[in-house]
Amino acid sequence: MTTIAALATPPGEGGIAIIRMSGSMSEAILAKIFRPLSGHLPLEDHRLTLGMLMRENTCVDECMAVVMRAPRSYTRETVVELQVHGGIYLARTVLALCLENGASLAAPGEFTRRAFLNGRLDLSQAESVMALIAARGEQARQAALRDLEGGASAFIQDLSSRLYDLQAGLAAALDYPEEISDEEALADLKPRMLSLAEDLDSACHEREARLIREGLYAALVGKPNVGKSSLLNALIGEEKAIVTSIPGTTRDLVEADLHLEGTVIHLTDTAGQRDTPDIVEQMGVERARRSMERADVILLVLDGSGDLTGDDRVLLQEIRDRDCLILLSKSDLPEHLTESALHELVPGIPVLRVSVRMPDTLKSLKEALLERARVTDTLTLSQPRHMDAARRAARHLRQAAEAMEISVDLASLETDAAQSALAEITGDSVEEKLLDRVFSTFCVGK
Ligand SMILES: Nc1nc2c(ncn2[C@@H]2O[C@H](COP(=O)(O)OP(=O)(O)OP(=O)(O)O)[C@@H](O)[C@H]2O)c(=O)[nH]1
Ligand SMILES: [Mg+2]
Repeated sequence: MTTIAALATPPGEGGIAIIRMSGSMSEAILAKIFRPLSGHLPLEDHRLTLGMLMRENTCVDECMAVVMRAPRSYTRETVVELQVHGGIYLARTVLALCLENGASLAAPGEFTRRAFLNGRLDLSQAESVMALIAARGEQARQAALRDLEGGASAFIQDLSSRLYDLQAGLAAALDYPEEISDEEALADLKPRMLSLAEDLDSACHEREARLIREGLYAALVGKPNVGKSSLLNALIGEEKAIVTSIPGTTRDLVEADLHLEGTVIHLTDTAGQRDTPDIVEQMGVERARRSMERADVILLVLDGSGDLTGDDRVLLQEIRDRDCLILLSKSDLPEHLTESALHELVPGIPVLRVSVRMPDTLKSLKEALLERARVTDTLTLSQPRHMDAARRAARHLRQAAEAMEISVDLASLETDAAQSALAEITGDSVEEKLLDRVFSTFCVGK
């Protein structure tokens, strides 16, 4: 194995930058480039030591260095970390110094890949490291940490061991046909296959997992001048979108994130929808429609101080079958459009009266958004790759159950395929190509 090096902190200016090496040569490289102030080399294990980074006889930077000798490190190889001053040029220079002395530049996720290959983490735990780094809210952090602590792995291992028992039953039926009849095997094994498939399917909650990972997408839509942009600004507490009394003010999509109690809500303010000869506005309306299609929840804004118009009615028809909230805006002004009129028109769709002039009215809107964004159950599986493999395993198990009616041999091929699909999750048996795919999504230096 080569010794790899990378910048472990984001490129940019900061207090410190950390350059990390892993591999059998990392300590020898350290000895060539680092002079501890104490003068003592080798460094004490796992102890941060102050010294100078040297290129031949020139000092490059003052630095803190630590060596974590194999196997007591993240990768289980000897790891060296150098904490240098956090300048872009400086960090690049120190990384180059490591490379000049024999290290190779690490690929994205290569440190974690080594941790996986050396048995420190299984594949689902390795992926959760990146999920933890990518977490944008409390829900995502908790789900990733649960997997890092082996949540998904424990579930899969349990199912895999039940599947091994089942496979042993199939092998016995195949090897001792005179002792175990096909009918007996069918009666015993088929329900177990179906119950395993059921457990796998019910561990996959795609929508909830996506909500946890990405947050909720909410689009503010409505005809021009109803107060969509004003609502976006009031919700995020910032004058992000332009507001005027001229209908057709917003043209492009204006996106902003709202963090509510550990959840992330991606709000999109859109162009007011109407027929218009203005080519720029038409393009805005087209974007608004696409944003509406993609959203998890549509916030249809209707001007509560005005009458319902044809444009409003068209939109009301379109959102009927979607997850939607109707916002009756400008509730500080005398009411024209009532909640009860809307309940009659589109029964079942919640209606909230809001005004940006009365911030208290936004509380119920935030609560309604939070209700949709929050995932109350603890998810057994939260990564798309894991859910995909679990669903494949479930499919093979259902096919195995069907095959039991025809041939035990055929059923055992299906249970083998189910076992391989489960092994992909923990990485017990994976192809290099799959590892490349998994780790390519990582950042360099992790
Ligand atoms: N009284 C009152 N006026 C409001 C309220 N919200 C918005 N307005 C006014 O309504 C007008 C239009 O507001 P915008 O937020 O630009 O409306 P919009 O729906 O984004 O309009 P377009 O971008 O043209 O589609 C502005 O003059 C706002 O000041 C409200 O709660 N109360
Ligand atoms: Mg607007």
